[in-house]
Amino acid sequence: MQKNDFYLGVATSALQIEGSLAADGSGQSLWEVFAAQPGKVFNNDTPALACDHYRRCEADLDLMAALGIEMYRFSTAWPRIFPAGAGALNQKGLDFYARLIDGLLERGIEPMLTLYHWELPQTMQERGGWANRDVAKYFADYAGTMLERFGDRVKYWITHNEPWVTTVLGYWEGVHPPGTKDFAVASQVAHHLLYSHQLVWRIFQELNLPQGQLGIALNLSPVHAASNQPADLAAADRYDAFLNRWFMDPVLKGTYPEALCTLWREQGVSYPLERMDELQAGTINFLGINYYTRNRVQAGSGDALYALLRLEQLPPELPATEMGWEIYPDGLYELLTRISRENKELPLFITENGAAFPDQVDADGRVKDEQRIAYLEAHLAQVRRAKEEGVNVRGYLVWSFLDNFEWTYGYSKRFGLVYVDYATQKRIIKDSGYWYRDQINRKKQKG
Ligand code: IFM
Repeated sequence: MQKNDFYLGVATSALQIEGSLAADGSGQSLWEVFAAQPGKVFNNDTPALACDHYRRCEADLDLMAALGIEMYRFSTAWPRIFPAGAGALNQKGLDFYARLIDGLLERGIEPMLTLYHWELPQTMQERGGWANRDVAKYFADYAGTMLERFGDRVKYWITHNEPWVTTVLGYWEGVHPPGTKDFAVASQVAHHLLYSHQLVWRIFQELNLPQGQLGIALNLSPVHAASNQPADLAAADRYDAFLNRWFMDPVLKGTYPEALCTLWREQGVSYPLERMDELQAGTINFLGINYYTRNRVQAGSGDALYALLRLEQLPPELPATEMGWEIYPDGLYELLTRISRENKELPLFITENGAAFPDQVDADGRVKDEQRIAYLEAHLAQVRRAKEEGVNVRGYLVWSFLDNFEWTYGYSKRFGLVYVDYATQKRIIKDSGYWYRDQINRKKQKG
């Protein structure tokens, strides 16, 4: 593997692409159980087959290599490794990921392994899920197993993907499993996710893996106030604390942001406040940033969770993607420079960036996704701009390699560089895939 100081790559996650959920002794995940309930996922789609990647892994790796991909971020499904979450280890699950990792290395693609991209074993959910502090310890045991098995081959490790989403969508808005709507429980869950990250950090230190790097991938987004009025500025600060600093401050500084602590005090939530001394600063070697859009807010009464935050979210001012997410490439530059200002040396990776658009296969068999090319081009330009100004950004990974199971949206939203015909499982490289290949080739030629 050649040393590379800036990778161009792609990202996926296990449940979104693998299918074969019960194969080779795998246990169930809570998403599998949730998606099987009518009305939970658009069109009642399920991840049962997804992109059938579990069976088509070799061919998918060949496709990745054909695009020249330099780094691949994927996740390993905890229930494949420990079908019951803890206890008996499933060798066949480990073997699948061993084949995947070796296949990447053989093709000169650097693996980045995410240990948790929301695939909680159902048995762990039955024990209370992330609201149960013990689940953090079981997660650390699973993570330790993966580090021991693959630490010789995988350099880049991520504990959690978007713990904010696990917390807020799963335990406050209740639109993701387990469907809880309780701010106090959500706050406890967040603390346990962070605690589990720290447990893994400790194991990681003890293993002392040569070249190993451990990070976390956070969904981050600049928050802009609707005006310069003090009330709007304060609302933007509250939202920034809630959306960005809830998980960033603990791993970088070992504290929770003050605005969030104030909210907890107002709401009578004591659990994270009483355990703040458990947070340890500097528990990452790199920060993964998942960036899609910005947020604009104003002070107000809001509804649902925004009522707690005393603010209202404003609709996009600029054109948006099919998800309704405003296209705002400058936000990526804003985030990178902001984080770099306080953490000059910290390596940063864009661990996800991409867009859903209503792709069609033309009569000539092509997918002409000009909007996606424009989106990616504009965002990559902001990454390069930040890099040229000295920000320590080490990679940019497109979400996603393949169209895939987009959680509660099922298969209705396509983010891939590669189109998947779900009926036949045929893959078609979109124009954006060819565009990305050319970007990578040009970068390689420059050296
Ligand atoms: O598909 C998701 C991914 O699993 C996490 N980050 C955002 C993507 C698009 O919604």
